[in-house]
Amino acid sequence: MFTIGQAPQRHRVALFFGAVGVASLFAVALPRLTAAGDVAPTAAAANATVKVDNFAFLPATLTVTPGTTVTWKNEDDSPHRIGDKNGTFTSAALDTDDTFSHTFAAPGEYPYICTIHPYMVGKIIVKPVGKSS
Ligand SMILES: [Cu+2]
Repeated sequence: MFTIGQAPQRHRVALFFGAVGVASLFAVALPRLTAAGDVAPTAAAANATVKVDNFAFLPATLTVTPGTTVTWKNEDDSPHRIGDKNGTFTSAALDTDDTFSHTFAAPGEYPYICTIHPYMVGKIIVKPVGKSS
C-alpha cells in the first residue's frame, strides 16, 4: 500500500545517510593530512652514517634529503680524511673510531674522496623530498 507521503520521507533518509558518508570521508582524510605534516620535520632532521672500512666508503653513494646530517665513522686501522671535491667540507685526519659530521642543506651532488688515499671515492646526493628523479 502506497501513501503519498512515503516517497519523500525515504528520500530524506537517503540524503541523511549520504551526508554521513561524506562526513566519514573527511574524518578519514584529516588524520592522514596530520600524519603527513608530522613526517616532514622528521625527514628534515634526519641523520645518516657512512662507514669507512677496508679503504672504502659504505655506502659509496648515499642519497639524503636536505637538512640531513651525515656522519662518517672510520672503522679502519688506518687514518682517513674526508674531503669534498668542491671544497665544501673537509675533515681532520680520522683515526680509528673517529667521526666527522656535515649537514647538507642544499640539494645537489657532493662527490668526495679520502685526501690521504684519493682512490677512495664516495658521493652524497641531496635530493628534495618528493622528487623521484
Ligand atoms: Cu683514506
